[in-house]
Amino acid sequence: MDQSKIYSVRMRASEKESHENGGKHISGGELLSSYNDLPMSVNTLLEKALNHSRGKPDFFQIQCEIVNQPIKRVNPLTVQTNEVTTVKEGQELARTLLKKTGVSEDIIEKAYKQIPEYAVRGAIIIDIHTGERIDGRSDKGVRVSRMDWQTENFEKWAESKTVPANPRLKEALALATKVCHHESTIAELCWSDDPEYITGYVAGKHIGYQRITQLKHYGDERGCRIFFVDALSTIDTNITYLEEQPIMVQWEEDHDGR
Ligand code: PML
Ligand code: MG
Repeated sequence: MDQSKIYSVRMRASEKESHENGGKHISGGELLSSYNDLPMSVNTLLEKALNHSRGKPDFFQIQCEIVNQPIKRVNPLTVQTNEVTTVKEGQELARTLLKKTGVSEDIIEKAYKQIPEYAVRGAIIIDIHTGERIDGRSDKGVRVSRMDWQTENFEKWAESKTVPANPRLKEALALATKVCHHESTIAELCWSDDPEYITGYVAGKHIGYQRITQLKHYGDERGCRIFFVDALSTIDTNITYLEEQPIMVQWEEDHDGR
């Protein structure tokens, strides 16, 4: 990619009204693009907006903006897929993995109790000491932006790890890699709001990206994305990092964790 001019390309799509006017969130997307690739990049996000199992959008927006900060290259988190046979088993495993990252049992339970209240389209941030939500972004949540993974490098990585080279995994792993790269992130817990996609994950610096094949039932449109963090005092700089620091995931075989 030509490093001289890089654009952040973002899409959001909703039903009935725009998000800010109370419309139902359909989908969102993020990528980093060279100037020459902009037509292709915009089209990738256009296709995503128009074809989603949450519905057809009545409103969508694709925004391109030049990125002026240098792009940081980061190796992807290591990946493991945990096959489970029920949602209950999947959710128990998610709690066990969160405990492994250092979040206490009480805080995990407190976070889980709050999940039904969160009708947010972005992520929420929880302080691991109090279990309180600290992002202050109400129903918008935090939108992690300005990250990508070049398809060619992702496909090489996927082949070497014998995992499916699907764009959803690419996007989710790029996001989790960016989130976990920040010093105050302890863990991420996520499952999709796509009713046809039930695999989710728990991610952390030491456990890597742990996919869990069932974290919700088919047909359920409720998604979840929680970042557990250990630094209430630096929450503003953490949110700025999540929204603004450009990160390109790049797999370097020589620096691979396994
Ligand atoms: C999403 O689609 O919003 C999140 C997908 C999470 C799981 C991706 C995977 O590892 O298969
Ligand atoms: Mg989605």
